[in-house]
Amino acid sequence: PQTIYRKDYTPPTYQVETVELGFDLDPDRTIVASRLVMVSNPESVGEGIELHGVNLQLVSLRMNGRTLYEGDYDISGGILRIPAAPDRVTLEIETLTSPVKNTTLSGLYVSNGNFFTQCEAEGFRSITYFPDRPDVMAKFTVMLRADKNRYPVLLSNGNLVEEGDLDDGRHFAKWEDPFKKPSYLFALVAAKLVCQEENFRLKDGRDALLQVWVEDGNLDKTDYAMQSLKNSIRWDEERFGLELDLDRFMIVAVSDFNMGAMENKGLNIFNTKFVLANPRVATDVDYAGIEAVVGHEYFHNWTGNRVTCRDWFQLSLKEGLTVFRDQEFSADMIGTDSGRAVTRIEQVRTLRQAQFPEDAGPMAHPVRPDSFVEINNFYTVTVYEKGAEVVRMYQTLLGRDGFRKGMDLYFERHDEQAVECDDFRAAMADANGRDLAQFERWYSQAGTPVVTASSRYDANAGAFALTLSQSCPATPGQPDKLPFHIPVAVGLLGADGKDIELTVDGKKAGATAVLELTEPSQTFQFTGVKQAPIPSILRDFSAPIVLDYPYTDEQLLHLFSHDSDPVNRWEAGQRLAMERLLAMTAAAGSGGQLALDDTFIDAMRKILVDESLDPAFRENALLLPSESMVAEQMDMVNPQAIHLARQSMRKAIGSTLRKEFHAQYEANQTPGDYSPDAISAGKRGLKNLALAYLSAAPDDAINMLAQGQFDRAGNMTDRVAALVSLIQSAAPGAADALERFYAEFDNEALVVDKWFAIQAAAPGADVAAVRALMKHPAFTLKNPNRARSLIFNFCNGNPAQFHAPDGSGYAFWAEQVKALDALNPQVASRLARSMDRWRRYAPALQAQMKNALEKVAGAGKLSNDVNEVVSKALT
Ligand code: DPP
Ligand code: ZN
Repeated sequence: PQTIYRKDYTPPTYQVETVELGFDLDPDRTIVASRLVMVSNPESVGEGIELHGVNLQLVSLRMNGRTLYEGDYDISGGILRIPAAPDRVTLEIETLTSPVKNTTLSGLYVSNGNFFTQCEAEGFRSITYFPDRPDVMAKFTVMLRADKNRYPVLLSNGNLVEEGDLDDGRHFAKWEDPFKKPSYLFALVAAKLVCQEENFRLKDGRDALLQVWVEDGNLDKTDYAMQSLKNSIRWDEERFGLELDLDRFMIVAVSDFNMGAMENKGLNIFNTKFVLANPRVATDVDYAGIEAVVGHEYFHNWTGNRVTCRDWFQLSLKEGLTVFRDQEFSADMIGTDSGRAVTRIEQVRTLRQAQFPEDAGPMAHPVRPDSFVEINNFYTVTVYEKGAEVVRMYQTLLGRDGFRKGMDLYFERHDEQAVECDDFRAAMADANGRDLAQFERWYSQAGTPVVTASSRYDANAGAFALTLSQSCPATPGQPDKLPFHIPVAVGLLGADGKDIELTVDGKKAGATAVLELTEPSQTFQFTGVKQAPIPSILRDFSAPIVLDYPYTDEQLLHLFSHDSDPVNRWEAGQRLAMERLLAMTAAAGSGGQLALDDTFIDAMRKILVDESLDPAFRENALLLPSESMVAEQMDMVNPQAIHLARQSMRKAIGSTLRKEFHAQYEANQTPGDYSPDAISAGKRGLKNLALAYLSAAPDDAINMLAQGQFDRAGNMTDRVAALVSLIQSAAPGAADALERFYAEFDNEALVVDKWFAIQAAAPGADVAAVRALMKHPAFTLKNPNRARSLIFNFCNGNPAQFHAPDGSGYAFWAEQVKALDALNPQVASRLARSMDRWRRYAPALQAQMKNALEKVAGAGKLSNDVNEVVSKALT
């Protein structure tokens, strides 16, 4: 496999002005006719026409009306080259493909008998020959022809300009996209579907037709997606002055899909998981996911589609920015400060849980990578979530208005262009008259920076000095790092728990100062500080870093009780919990006593019963760091000891605070009709967390409480929470509940996914149990959601079992990676990442993990996707 480097970028030799595509759709044999008007690119240094194409059968090729024969062109390495071509040409290409045989779910494929496409990043080249790179932007016209009975709905990008009947029971539809776009934004759907639709008045007075397309039988699950779409359109108008530029905007749900969703121009294609919801089948988390993903894809219409990426190394230009936009959207939809803070806490948790490990592992890469073998491997938490943190830092440094000015300038300069991350940074800098040269390192250097803080208080002078020093660990290919430009938001708390009004380096700064750390080490002087303060550093998680400050337990308890910044208040609790989890893990590993101190339990109690705090905040504050987060803190990971430690901590808290949890369980019921709003969801979250803690130290009464909730729940959130509690505590009714749950929902694929997922993560689920579940008639490797629900949830979500000392989990992993790779390399490659951190495990486990990696690496016929992941892991 070949490595592709960012530094090797060259402009395309030809641009495409217009594309006319004709599809004669047939599952076995689809004919694609393409007519391209191409002009040579004055900025190009190369010559000749280059078109990408894979797994295509070329039927005919004509240039300016003349048929080309072998010799006039050549095909090798996935590229069709026409060495001698005039400056302006019309190419007519006919190709054949077999969508039904396409199990990769990239390109044109069949799902449940319907046709769908997925073209990002490089799927278009398996549909027809084309310069399949994002810096080639063209106007598309698409003619679809298919059997009218089997495929009554024919959709593509833009506007429907013509439709009608053909002979032999076929019909056609012609679509025209008024905007230039790169091929990765092309889409078609030919299917038997139904839709919910609505006319929606845009800010400029135009009406747009909004549609949500689903399979028959799912129309009762489209309301929330439609509502989220309308909210997204409104929000982008108001927050960024960006309007929908089409007369029609469609969302189509498909059950076989590799990603969450795809932002094809005017025709977003979604994983059913992020469209379908009603209270009976979807949880609060599902609802929040739908709102976020509908927003995300809609926001791409400007950040991604109108302004796109020059090359795939710039992926974070659109993804980091669009994740930031969907995060802000979700926060604004809640509307309250405390609600915003909870969304922020959840973002920080994701980052630590998934991105920090990536940054510290063999696949570490900068937000703007320098090289890749397979671009599909770089749709990562680093490009997305760390990328969003980088965008957020502009807003922290420039303020909300300054950020908006930067966005306005970005669109003014680059509308309908394919640009680089540097162009976005330049717009932010120029619109605000700021020098953001050093800020570039957030794009070019991988790894999570560590900021070490120390402080000195001088009582006589009333001066508090805070010294911040930064470093960044080596990552593959980057042994040494230069200092980053890091915004560090800081507040100082007095003994009364209140914020001290700050004067930093002589300037008044209110309750929170944003310090800009640009040197390896800097000292910031706070003056007028009349008492020794407790610093609250990195408020609102102002930068994606690890903060190292020698907090005492007392200081953390003070922050946990009083910090006015909810994120740092939560953070103090996480630090207290983590210290104890690590100590208990060490004890568990050496057969020692697993004791938990009353001070900590008392601090948890205080938060739990504090009615002045939102239930959602209390839920988050009481949620312990996950087993994999604990693992990340250890040099030599012992998964079983971590599991034991965390379980006994949960048990100690659950039994000591039994009375309080009971009271909260009762106080946070949400009677009446289900509503997914943040307040109600927060109550359910706290109530179900109470149930989970109670179930950690179960007895008959608690089992009955869970059983009662399972039997009587009026919504899926409560249903699933009760089921998980029954299983986690191995309650007598657990097996029966599982059976009933399946019988009730066997027609709801997304609920069946939950049913598999819950069992995969159960404490008692070993490899044998997972293998038995794979034999269940509802299981299939071919559907990514289903494969993820069982196999990924076991390998990534059940560490104590996956890392069984006999190595059975690793052998299972190797088998599944290989089996999936034969079907769908993108999904296989995600599973391959489960071994990323193998070097940190205890020696006996490490040897077996290496062995499993080598087995996969040595298997013949490996995809580039999996090959890149396992060979980097072994390097
Ligand atoms: N569909 C993926 C996303 O929206 C890739 N663009 O992030
Ligand atoms: Zn995206």
